[in-house]
Amino acid sequence: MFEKVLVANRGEIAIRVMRALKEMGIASVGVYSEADRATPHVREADEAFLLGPPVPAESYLNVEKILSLAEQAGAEAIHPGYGFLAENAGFAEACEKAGVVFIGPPPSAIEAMGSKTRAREIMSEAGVPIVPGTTAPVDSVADAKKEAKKIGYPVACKAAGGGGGKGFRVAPSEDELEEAFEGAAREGEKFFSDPTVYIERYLEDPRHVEVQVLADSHGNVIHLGERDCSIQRRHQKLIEEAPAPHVDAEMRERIGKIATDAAAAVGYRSAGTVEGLQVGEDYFFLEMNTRIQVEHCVTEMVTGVDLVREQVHIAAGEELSIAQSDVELRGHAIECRINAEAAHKNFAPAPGKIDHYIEPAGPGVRVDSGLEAGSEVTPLYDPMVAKLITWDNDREKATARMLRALDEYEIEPLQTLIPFHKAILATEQWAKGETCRDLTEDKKWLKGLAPDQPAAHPDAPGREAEEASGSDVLAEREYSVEVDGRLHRVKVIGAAASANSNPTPATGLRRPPKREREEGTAGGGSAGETLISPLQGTVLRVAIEQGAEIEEGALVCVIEAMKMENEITAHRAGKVTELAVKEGGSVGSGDLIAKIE
Ligand code: MV4
Repeated sequence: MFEKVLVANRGEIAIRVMRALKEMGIASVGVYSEADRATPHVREADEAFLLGPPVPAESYLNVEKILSLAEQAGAEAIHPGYGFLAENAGFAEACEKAGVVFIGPPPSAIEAMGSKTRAREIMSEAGVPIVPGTTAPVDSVADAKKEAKKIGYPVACKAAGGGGGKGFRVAPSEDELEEAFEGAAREGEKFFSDPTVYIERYLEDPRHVEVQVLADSHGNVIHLGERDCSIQRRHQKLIEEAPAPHVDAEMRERIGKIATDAAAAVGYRSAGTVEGLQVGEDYFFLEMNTRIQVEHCVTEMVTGVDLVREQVHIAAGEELSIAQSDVELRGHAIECRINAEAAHKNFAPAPGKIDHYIEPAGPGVRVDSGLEAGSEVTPLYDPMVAKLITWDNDREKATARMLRALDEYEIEPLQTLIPFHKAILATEQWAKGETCRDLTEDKKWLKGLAPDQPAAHPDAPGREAEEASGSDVLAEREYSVEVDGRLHRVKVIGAAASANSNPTPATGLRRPPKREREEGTAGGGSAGETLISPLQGTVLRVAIEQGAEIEEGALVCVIEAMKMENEITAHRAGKVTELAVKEGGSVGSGDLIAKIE
């Protein structure tokens, strides 16, 4: 077994891996960017090294630097976590060349699954059911029309280099095919430098069901059951659960075999996930993710298997510690991704500094987080603050437990998805195990999640929330008051105290429950007539014109940051009197986007 392993990642997954290493008696080497010097993953590591500047290309994606640090520290293996270099076949190969073990699959398996057309071809030959469509690239619109006729409309045009929904366009009929085809090709070129497109039959309201597999270098391939990840928004998973509410024992065995066949067909090794679409009794292979996934925890909760530990054992050449017949599912687990995002503002990123942070705890609760009080959610990296996972005997109880844990969670003053998760889990649709797709798109319903607080800082563009408490500003304060021996919470609305006065009520009592307090203010500090950019990035599209009258919530522009497209919407209705962004330009966090009077 290894004595020392470098963890080439940050945040919660770096900590997750380091925890497994510590339990195995393996020393961990952490790496960090200049933006992450004070983050918890650096403290969790037994030793830590600076990679470089905050931008990922110069830090967490810097292959040469990471390999030289592994050598310097004497690490025998590298765990890539997810994202960054996890599915980079070139990196896996470079590790091999440098004599460091890559804790993941062979480069050839990463590469085979990286090309979605190649993966479909291999799966088709291996007898794995794929979504009906082409396995070879479609070269032209004419070619696309010919193939789509055979497949039948609606069809999905997908970028071969894609995955997870990037470069995915739907054509309901032939009239819309050209636009969908060109759009998928353009996005494929932009994100993966590969304009290759393939076509699938577009399935209406499928469920996203994926199967966890483990494979060792001795020919053992097993599956650990499935996860349902149907609650997504623009292909970002938001809630995941295991087992899937609509998969029975017969289907589990069937899709488990599909997944192990898929893994075996590419000579897989390590932990991996076979993603597919479930439509009733049918299951179709979509793609395979050749990494440990964000949502691996729900599988750990219901199987009792530590997936990261298995990855390390496998990479060290050992056999799987369990056989297929040892895998037993117990109870139900749910994971909510706690992102710093404003659900009621089109899920716009809401980065900023966390002043106050209390995690839930108690029976059946697991929190995998990478931040703490004082930490900063930066627009440079993923906006996920933490993953909250609950387990209980059945789905209904796990849901009640999740609602309780969400209620205990205190993260301020950032806007997070906590109100969104509470609202979704309280719906009848969730209770019935429906996909809730209508809700994640329903503007009105999402708007209802907005914190209804008085205008706290009317003229504070770009100012941090913590600075925005001048004496001319209205604010709410909560106090605990005891009347005849009974505790009452009272809200006082008036002029805020000056910035340097103690904001904590001097009662010595616990803060009032979360539900009686207001949510924090939105990231970006848009207020009054100024719309401020909450993040740094490139302006992909400007949807309004100077002089136009627009509604509150109307799309203003799309800003790309970290390969994510973020829709910036109007924080109020009015006339656009100034427009400070243009397509192709760049904006910084806190920059003016527009004035809406
Ligand atoms: C599809 C689809 C319908 N038909 N492919 C791909 C990536 C993943 N994030 C969702 N993907 C989909 N691929 C075909 N041929 C519908 C989706 C889809 C989806 C599937 C299940 C549950 C929620 C979803 C939300 C958006 C898109």
